[in-house]
Amino acid sequence: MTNDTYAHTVMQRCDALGGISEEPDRLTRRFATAALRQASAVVAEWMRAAGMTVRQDAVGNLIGRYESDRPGAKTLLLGSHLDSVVDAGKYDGPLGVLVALACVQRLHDQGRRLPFAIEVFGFADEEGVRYHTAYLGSQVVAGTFDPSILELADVDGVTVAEAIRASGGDPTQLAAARRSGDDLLGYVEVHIEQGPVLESRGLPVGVVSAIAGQSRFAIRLDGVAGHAGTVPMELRRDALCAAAEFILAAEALARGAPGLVATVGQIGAGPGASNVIPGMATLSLDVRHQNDGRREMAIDRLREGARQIAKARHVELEWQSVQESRALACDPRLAGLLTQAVESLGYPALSLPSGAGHDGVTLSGLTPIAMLFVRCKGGVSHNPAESVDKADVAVAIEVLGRFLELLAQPPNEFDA
Ligand code: HGY
Ligand code: MN
Ligand code: MN
Repeated sequence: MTNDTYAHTVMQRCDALGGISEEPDRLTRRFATAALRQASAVVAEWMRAAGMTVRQDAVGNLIGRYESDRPGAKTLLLGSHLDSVVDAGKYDGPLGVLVALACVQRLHDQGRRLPFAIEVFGFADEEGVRYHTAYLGSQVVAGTFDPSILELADVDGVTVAEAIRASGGDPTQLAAARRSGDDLLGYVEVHIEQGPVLESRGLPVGVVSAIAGQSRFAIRLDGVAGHAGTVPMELRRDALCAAAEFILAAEALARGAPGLVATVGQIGAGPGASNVIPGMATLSLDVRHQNDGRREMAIDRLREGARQIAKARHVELEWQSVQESRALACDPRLAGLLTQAVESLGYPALSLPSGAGHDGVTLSGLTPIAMLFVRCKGGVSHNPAESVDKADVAVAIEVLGRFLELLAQPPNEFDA
């Protein structure tokens, strides 16, 4: 089959997975939901058709394995995530799983085995939408999963442990599901860029240099609910106004600091009646920077700013860290082989940082990691308008395929 055929199959499969959602009119596929289980079952069939053995681990990660022809061979991890954000696009995650699968399919179609095994992962929780703690799936693989997270409850009061069990997993076996790194060559993920750089440079793919560090917080402001008609403005302790002032302060700080991004993606207010002054407000905060020191300084300023606002408005502030991941440089050797593969196709190999987080951040404690970005239209992502060109997907399949060949070439650690 030609590369275009494999790319066509990837696009068709992204469409198919894009239709597997928790919601009827938009794509939402959160961790440990029936929709994620259904999507994993569909991908599992595609993996089997590519000559892979398939299993699901205790947290729900899907793992397809394509054996080597060498006894005791090392293993290369590929893949991405199958969970999504709310009202998601259909390429963030699945594209990486399906491009990896296309490369295995091509080996299988050619009846070929490499001097290393390949495992393609469909991680169960990269986005962290359901419990606001991203990377639950890859943390189990890396052995960094914090068991206290099992007690976290979602908006419906379902704990992580209950969700894992209801989804066919086993919360008591998460530590046992840790993968040893002894036999690993690395983890390489193909992902849409989720930004405008490749498109602005007219390039189909790029090699990721580093992944930004990110911090997520849950913030709560408690003032006093009151009658919207009778409490004078100067006597109010309006929690939602305090939240609004903080949101604009966070935006102003990030606008003034190069490389810093700060986002409040979720906000809630109570008791939630139009004629009641909100006595309570909750908000999320997501802060990122390629430089950890700058990110940490910004967080200190944001927290102090929140304290000042709360004090001036006589509301109580609760500031809770939910998730923290340090900035990560990709492995130079694996990134170098991706660069070679891109250049062997006649493209300049642009090296660019990732503002988005990825499972490789977690896996970097287990094995070296690298990423290949694919151009996406307008850089749009976390949005149903997310889209990629089939031609760029074909390039990504070809690059990853050449990467595998380069990794397999002697001299390397496979040769006795
Ligand atoms: O939020 C992120 O950076 C990623 O999409 N989970
Ligand atoms: Mn992603
Ligand atoms: Mn995402």
